Amino acid sequence: MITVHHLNDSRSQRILWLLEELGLPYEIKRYQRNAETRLAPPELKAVHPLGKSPVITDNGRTIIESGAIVDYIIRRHGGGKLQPPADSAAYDEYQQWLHYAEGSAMLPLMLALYTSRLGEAAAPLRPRIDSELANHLGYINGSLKGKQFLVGNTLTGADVQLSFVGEVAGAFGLRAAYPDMDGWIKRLHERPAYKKALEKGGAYAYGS
Ligand SMILES: N[C@@H](CCC(=O)N[C@@H](CS)C(=O)NCC(=O)O)C(=O)O
Repeated sequence: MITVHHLNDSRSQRILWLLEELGLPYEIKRYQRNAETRLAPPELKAVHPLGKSPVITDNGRTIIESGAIVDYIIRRHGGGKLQPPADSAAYDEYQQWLHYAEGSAMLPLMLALYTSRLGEAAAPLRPRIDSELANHLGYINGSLKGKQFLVGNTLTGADVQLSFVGEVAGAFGLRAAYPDMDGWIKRLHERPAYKKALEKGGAYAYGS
């Protein structure tokens, strides 16, 4: 049985969604962010030294990093669902998105989040952050033009993994400028498995 160590308002929500899409049994262990600092509680460090979420435990193993977790769950437990065949060109594209979400696209969003707390002191950084936001959100938007999903014609783990980028962009009011990305997020949010995961996960600031 997979255990998801789930932090409220966090990237672990998409792991619950993935498990619901696959119809797999799982257990949720809940952790609450500190209301003031928004940091994870120290108990998460007992699961993994980084103390971040998501982290899953499965059969005595502990896996961190949402992209690696999405890949692990689909590869080991997915029964061929939610990923293209491993020898296809689509699989390479799928892997690219799995890495890209946290490796590249989240960086300008995190910088925007952190520098928003600095007020005017952040002014010298803002043009670069804004141009990188436009670069990445524009790339994602362009990749979704005329498409329902990122890779092929069905949902894959790539959509699950990259959805957090679109959701956080929405929290910054940046989605309307990228209609194809916006439409994609709205469609994902309509999925029964997404809604069920929201019910199970509890408070999630990025689900609209
Ligand atoms: N790149 C990592 C990021 C993990 C991460 O930073 N998670 C945040 C929640 S979205 C967290 O645990 N924050 C609480 C903290 O740093 O104390 C992943 O995708 O899993």
